[in-house]
Amino acid sequence: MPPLFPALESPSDQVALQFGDRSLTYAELGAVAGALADRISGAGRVAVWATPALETAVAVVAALRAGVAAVPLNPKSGEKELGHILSDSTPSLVLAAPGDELPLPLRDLERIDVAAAPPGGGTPAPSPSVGAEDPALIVYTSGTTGPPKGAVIPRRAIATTLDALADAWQWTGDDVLVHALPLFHVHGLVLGILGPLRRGGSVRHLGRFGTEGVARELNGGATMLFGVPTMYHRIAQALTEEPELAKALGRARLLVSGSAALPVHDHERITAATGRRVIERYGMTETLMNTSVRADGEARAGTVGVPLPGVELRLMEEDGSPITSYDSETVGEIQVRGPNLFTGYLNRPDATEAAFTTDGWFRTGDMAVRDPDGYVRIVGRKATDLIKSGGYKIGAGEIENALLEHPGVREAAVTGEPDEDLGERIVAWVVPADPQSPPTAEELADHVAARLAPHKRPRVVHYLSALPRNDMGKIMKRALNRD
Ligand code: MCA
Ligand code: AMP
Repeated sequence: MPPLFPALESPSDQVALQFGDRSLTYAELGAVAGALADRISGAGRVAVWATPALETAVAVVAALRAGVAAVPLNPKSGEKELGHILSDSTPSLVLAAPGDELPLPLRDLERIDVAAAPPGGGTPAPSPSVGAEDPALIVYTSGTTGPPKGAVIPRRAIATTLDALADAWQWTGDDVLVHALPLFHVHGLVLGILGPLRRGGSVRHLGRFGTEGVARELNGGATMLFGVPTMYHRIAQALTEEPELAKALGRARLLVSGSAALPVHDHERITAATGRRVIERYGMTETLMNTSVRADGEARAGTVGVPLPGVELRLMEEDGSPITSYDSETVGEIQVRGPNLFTGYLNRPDATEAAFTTDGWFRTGDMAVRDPDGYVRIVGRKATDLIKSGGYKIGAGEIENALLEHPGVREAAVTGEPDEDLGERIVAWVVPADPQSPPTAEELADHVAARLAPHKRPRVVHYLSALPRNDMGKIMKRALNRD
């Protein structure tokens, strides 16, 4: 397969990556990633301690160059989540920034410190030839029940999705992207780091999200902004107080939101203050990107645009028949097919098989309608046990299991409820083991944060004497939400 990053083959002094005051040109990135690729070549799979730092980007580029699959790890993963990911993906070593302290489960693995400064002397070996179907990344994603599954993403899918986005967004090497997304998910890593590198452009990562950083970079020459709806919501809130921010957004070539729906109210506030429209694209860890509003198309709030080049998309009735109408009304499940898709879930042939129809379409679980001109509007999700909070997908079952491991909890159910800032917030319904001294909400939040990850912690805890159950003993979550 041709190289994923042609600009690394003919190194230049153009800045490729910038994190705060540290940056690497294409020539420097080629040298550091090349040297690291030489060291890890033949390593099987490597874990990457994916802090929002230069070293994470270098580590992933090196793994791609070496033809070694990278498993990005959330550096805030709790012990249970991390333990599961490590035992499932069995990496042979972990790549981390020098000085980063790694938690216990990782200390048994061989560690390589990632140098972000160009090595002196020595020319890296030429990249080995790597097949299009070879796994490039294994990204863990939550399901409704059980622990997260590792989506195996081949190089072919990464190249395809990034080139389709380049077509839709007129994305070139002249673009400078700014973002503050985490680097252990597709949005921040594939779109936000590998995207600019594939185009031969630049990315400036803010380290952590803040409206001042967004304003500074867009006023300082950045041309594109990627974010989740929570970030755009915070931008919309700040616009009246921060004139520099409105000016900065007004200058951007493209403002892109994804990972969850951006409420129309936030679209409108941003457009009113800046004259610019945010465009939405729709994707999934397993499919990478499926649709987008095009840079040369009409930006219509509340829609995720049209299928990207190469992506086949259909809406299906419950009974498995395709919906043929484009009437903005008939709701069906989005199914997709194309070279943007993952190859399967690691070690989970059962889950992989269940995710596809017999004729090879991937069932997204997202429900949508289509406008007469083909624009897709997502109206909901099939599984009520999946919560999208801050753009993170979180399975209710995973949190319930973690809560049940707390000695003060006898029964637990988890739901999502609307939240202005996060889209949805996680709500825990708990029957305490001892009603006289129930664990505090803070204690339960800390427990989940330490077991799984902070973004999976419940934001609200309700205490009940019993959970509502049907005759079969199944918890009736709808009855909870109505309380
Ligand atoms: C709070 N914290 C805690 C606890 N409570 N730590 C331990 N124990 C606790 N009990 C910490 C958090 O870790 C965080 O630390 C800080 O306190 C604030 O937490 P929180 O309020 O939850 O976070 P936030 O700052 O409000 O986060 C909002 C956010 C974030 C920045 C928008 O949700 C985010 O980055 N979302 C992006 C999700 C994403 O990339 N999704 C893509 C997947 P600290 O401040 O140090 O961090 S979807 C995808 O990839 C598909 C393909 C797609 O379509 O895009
Ligand atoms: P993840 O599994 O974390 O990759 O999240 C994928 C899910 O995010 C999709 O199945 C959708 O439910 C949701 N999603 C992504 N982009 C959008 C968008 N622009 N609008 C609405 N939902 C979105």
